[in-house]
Parts: sequence; C-alpha cells; structure tokens
Amino acid sequence: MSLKIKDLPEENLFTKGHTACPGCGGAIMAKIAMKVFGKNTCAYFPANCLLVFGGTYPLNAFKVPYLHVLFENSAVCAAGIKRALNKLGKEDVNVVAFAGDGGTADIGIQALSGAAERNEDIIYICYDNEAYMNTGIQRSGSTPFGAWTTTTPVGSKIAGKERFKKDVPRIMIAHDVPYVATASISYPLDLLKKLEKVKNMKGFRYLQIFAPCPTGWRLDPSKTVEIGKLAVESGMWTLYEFENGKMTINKKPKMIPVREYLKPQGRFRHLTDEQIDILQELVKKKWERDLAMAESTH
Ligand SMILES: Cc1ncc(C[n+]2csc(CCOP(=O)(O)OP(=O)(O)O)c2C)c(N)n1
Ligand SMILES: [Mg+2]
Repeated sequence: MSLKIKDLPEENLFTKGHTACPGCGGAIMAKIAMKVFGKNTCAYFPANCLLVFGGTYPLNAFKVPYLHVLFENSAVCAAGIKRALNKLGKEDVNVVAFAGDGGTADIGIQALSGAAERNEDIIYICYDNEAYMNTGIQRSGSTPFGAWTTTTPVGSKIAGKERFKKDVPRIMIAHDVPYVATASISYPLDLLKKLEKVKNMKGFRYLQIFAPCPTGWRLDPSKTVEIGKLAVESGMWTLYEFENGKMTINKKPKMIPVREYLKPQGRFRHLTDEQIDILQELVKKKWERDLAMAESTH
C-alpha cells in the first residue's frame, strides 16, 4: 500500500526554527524525507544550503545524528559509516547523504561514482536547485541552458549559461545500481512513494529531487510548488524511476510550452526567442529519449 500524506507521523525530525529562505524547496524536501526515514537515520551533508540552514549549531533542525563532511566525499563518508554500523550489528540504520546539485554533479561526483560502482548500501539524495546557492548563486553542472547565475552573467556577448544541464540521473543509471529516480517537491505522493521505496531497499539508491530556489531563480517565494509543476508539465523535468534495469515514467508531461515554465523566473528573463527555441527542442529530444528508454527496458 502506498504512503499518503495523512499517514505521515506528526513529529517533525526536520523542525521549524531553521533559517532557510522563504519558499525554499530544499526545506520542503528535508521535512518530507525525514518524516519518511524516521528516527533510525543518520545524515551526511557536504557543504550546501541545507547543512547551513538546517544543521548549524545551535539552530540545528535535524533531530537525528548528522555529520558535516567535505564537499567532495559525502557518498564515501556515508558508505564508511554504514559499513561500521553493520560491524556493530546496527544493520537497520538508514544512512542518507543529502547533497546539493553542485556537491553531486561536480564536486562530489568521483566519490558518488565510486560508492555507486561498489553498490554501497546507502541512500544518496541530491536536492537539485540548479546552482551553488549557498555561496551566492554560481552555475553548477546542473544549471540549465540559458539560466542567469552570478558566474553566467547576462551581458552583450553572453546571455546566461551556454552549456546544457548535466544529466546526473542518467550517469547513475549507467552505474547499474539497484535504484535511481527523479522526483519533485511539487509531487508529494510520488515523492513519498520513492522515499519509502529507497528506505526499504538495499544497495545503492539514488534520488534526485527537483527543489526550486526562489532566491536563486528570482521567483516569487509563493510560487515554489507551482513552478515545480510547470517544470514537469513542460517536460523540463521528467519524473521516472529506474529499478532493477527497468525504467518507468511516473508522469506523462502535458508538454505545455516551455515558455510557461520560464516566464515566472527572473533567471530566464533575458532569454531570446532563439534561446527559448533551443530549450524547447531540447525538451522534446529529452522526452523522446526517456520514452524510448522506458519502452526498451520493459
Ligand atoms: C571544497 C569546497 N569548495 C567550495 C566550498 C564553498 N561552498 C560551500 S557551499 C557551496 C555551494 C553548494 O552548492 P550545492 O551543492 O548546489 O548546494 P546548495 O548550496 O545549492 O544547496 C560552496 C561552493 C566548500 N565548502 N568546499
Ligand atoms: Mg544547488
């Protein structure tokens, strides 16, 4: 039976009193994830917003043991602790790394890849806000094409990021681990299902959760959930899971024009019609590719 919102415990293990910006998608992710994972969990954070707004003494919001590790090595730290806990006979502890997209797509990718290749028995969550937000909105490998960041400025010669978003879930699929999924804070039931699944599985589990950042995206903070829905409905973000070699698409996008997703966000305000066409074409190709993969693996 799949988990519903009303089934979640009242108690928060990621509590109020943290210092996230209004409308932070990462905070929503942490609150839901910790309700599913429960008390028997320990968490590992490389440098990121979540650690800073939720795990800094004396304002720590996480009510489970957690450790701040280096930017480069959250996956291997989590894996080492999991092995140590097993040796102590504590095999039922959920060991979870909570990394940002920068700590995943760029700086932590060698540790992530190594841990995945060894099929370490951990849960790795990347909350994807599409830039290095904690240090002031620098572009990461996960920043989408065209987006303004402080390191992809808008000027007369360049206009936002010139390269495309690095597709880390597909890189993880190539590691042939037991479970890889994409999710979004805007689709809580789908997210709950995936969190519950990773909690109850063994081996390396990777979940990349779309987590809008109103501050970095120059978005009205009341629109966090809405923009996450537009990302999925436009095809910019696909909800899927890859389990034991099979890929399943969890939501077929309506394929609304990508422009509808871009419009509310100041980080895309400068885009030309030509750049929007490039993104629209990219979305189409990505969807066709995901669909083909889902069909070929079933
Ligand atoms: C080796 C290293 N380089 C740079 C930093 C500075 N730093 C701390 S948090 C951060 C941004 C993290 O970005 P991301 O992983 O996307 O998480 P977010 O802040 O967006 O939640 C950076 C660059 C650091 N702590 N360690
Ligand atoms: Mg980030």
